Amino acid sequence: MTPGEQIQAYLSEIAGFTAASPADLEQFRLRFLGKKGILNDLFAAFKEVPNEEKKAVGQLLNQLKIAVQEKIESLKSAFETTAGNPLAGVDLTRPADHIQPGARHPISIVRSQVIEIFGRIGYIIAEGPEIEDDWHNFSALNFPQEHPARDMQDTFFISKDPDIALRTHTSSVQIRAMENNRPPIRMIFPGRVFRNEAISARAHCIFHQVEGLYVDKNVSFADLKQNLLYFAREMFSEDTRIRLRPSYFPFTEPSGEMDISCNICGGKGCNICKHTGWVEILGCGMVDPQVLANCGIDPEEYTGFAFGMGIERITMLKYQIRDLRLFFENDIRFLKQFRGAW
Ligand code: 2NL
Repeated sequence: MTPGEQIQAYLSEIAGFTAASPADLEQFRLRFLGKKGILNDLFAAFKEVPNEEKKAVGQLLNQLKIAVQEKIESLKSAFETTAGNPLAGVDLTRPADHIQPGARHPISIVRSQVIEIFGRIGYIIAEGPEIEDDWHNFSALNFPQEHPARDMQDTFFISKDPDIALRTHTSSVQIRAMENNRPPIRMIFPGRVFRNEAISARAHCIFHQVEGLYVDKNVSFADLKQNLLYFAREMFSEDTRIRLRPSYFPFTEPSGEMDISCNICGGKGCNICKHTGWVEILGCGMVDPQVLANCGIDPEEYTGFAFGMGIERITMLKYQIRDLRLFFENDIRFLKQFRGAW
């Protein structure tokens, strides 16, 4: 190949060159323009070109140098607008995509409301583990050895002997609070709880609870009633009435179930209250003296009351939701109805 032919070959190579990356381009630059690059070699060899060809070869050489420089400049500016530039090719004048704003989950909304209402009368929050030992979930709460809740049919066990289970209520956190604090204790316990239930419109294996506890000298059933009346009126409406029916829990004595006057029909009778005018919202009672003693609190000196409610149930009543499963399906058509509810 004559020097002229050699340069022509380089020229067509340069014309066809594309760089996949800035590193590629740098390699190309060094190959032609580097200290030991092709152009320096060609200029060095120019001395040997016969005089009568010098003019033509010299012109070709200059043409080659310009071609390399132009190629590098054009590829460099292409990289500057794309690689490493997230806005490359974006039309900044285009209207933005419409982003659907989310909404808080109704369970979160109502949980916040319950916490906030009790917070106003001095209750502070405590949380605890979802995986519990037998003592905190059952034994300290006076559950007898043969109680059905201790059965695999009702409770999700992680291990047997020692018994470790997913907590079936947040009462386990109340035990921990009493073990670790001296009265006065005025606390509210929100959390997720787990029971081995077949899933239906009215039952689920995961649900949310808020329990409350007040232990001090001279705490009475009258205090319990007044605290729960305050809650019912703040949560539902100021003309809400309450009634207490006797009930049974292993950890309270006496125990009761609290109804509120139906917030749908105002007590006249409707589908929601099954024409009784009343709907059950929570369970409650005076903390059994044995439970206080189990936690190192002297039942001769202190008394206390406790209560527990299912957040799903309160939420269903408040927003007239008929199927529990809606809370767990994350269907946006359901969830977006609660935008702005809190
Ligand atoms: C219900 C009823 C209740 C309690 C929870 C409690 C906790 C301790 C001691 C005594 Cl550590 N009581 N909690 C008391 C009565 C009822 O829950 O229906 N919950 C959904």
